[in-house]
Amino acid sequence: MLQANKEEDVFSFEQYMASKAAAVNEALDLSLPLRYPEGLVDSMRYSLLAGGKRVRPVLALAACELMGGDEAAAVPVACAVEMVHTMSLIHDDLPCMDDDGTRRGRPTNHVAFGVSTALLAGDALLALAFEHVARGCAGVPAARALRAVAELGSAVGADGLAAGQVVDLASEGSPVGLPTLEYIHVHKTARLLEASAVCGAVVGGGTEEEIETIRRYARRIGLLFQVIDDVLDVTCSSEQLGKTAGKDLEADKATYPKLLGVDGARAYAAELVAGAEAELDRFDADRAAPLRHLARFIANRQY
Ligand code: GRG
Repeated sequence: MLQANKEEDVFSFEQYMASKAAAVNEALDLSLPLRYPEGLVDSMRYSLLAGGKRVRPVLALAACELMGGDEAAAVPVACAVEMVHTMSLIHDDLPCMDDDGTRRGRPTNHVAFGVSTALLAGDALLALAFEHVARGCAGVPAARALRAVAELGSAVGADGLAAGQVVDLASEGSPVGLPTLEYIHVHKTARLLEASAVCGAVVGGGTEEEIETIRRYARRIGLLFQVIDDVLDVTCSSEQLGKTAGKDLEADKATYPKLLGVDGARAYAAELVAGAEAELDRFDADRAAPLRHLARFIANRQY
């Protein structure tokens, strides 16, 4: 159901995002009760429940609802994509990767719990994500749940996040052109956003054509997300971002602002958001409003 501001009869994205994020936070909390061994589970909960914008789960819920599915059908995949995302943040911050000390406005997982526990917390969150979809999709036809599992697996592994990260690490210190930069970001960032929307559309019962339309929409906003992330890294403070700002510049990393300039990166972002919105034109305008506003939110975000 779309949440509309009744008085003005205008869709309120802020209200929509807040209510969906709250539903996801509650489901995530329930998905991982504190238990033995507390050191591990506490560390998983520390990062999973640390806030964050919850863009990926909201994408899953919105795509499911656009297909006519109930929110409840998509909650397990929504939680799963956030578990995978949290795993990737924990691993990305490790000393053997980006070696970062702050995430979501607090000390990174390995700073708080130690490197071994952080590594295992990430691994356990990844496993929990798949377990959660397999166990939680009661009421969703098994074929749809299986398809969501396959979609998520392909977005995370050697054709997804892991691939993007390895090419990113291998590119450090050498000149990187736009095709390699695009490869890194499509795999490190866009694939998971794409999988979030596609999994939502799949459990929501979308047709093949609808699912592929959502994939094209999400691929664009996935890349858009990273273009904006690169811009924010050079234009915002660490306090505003809740993580260390200016790291890309300091590490002399290839970024969109570096290759295109800040204005060029913003122009590319505008192109991506227009393309993403155009994909939604085939759907009923009211039902597509959340995904349309989500694309604009990503384009205009300041943190
Ligand atoms: C272990 C299989 C396996 C893969 C992990 C570490 C890694 C490989 C990949 C790194 C992926 C990564 C961290 C990409 C950056 C994506 C990104 C822009 C994150 C910031 O997302 P936001 O802004 O963060 O949504 P919040 O905190 O709001 O959730």
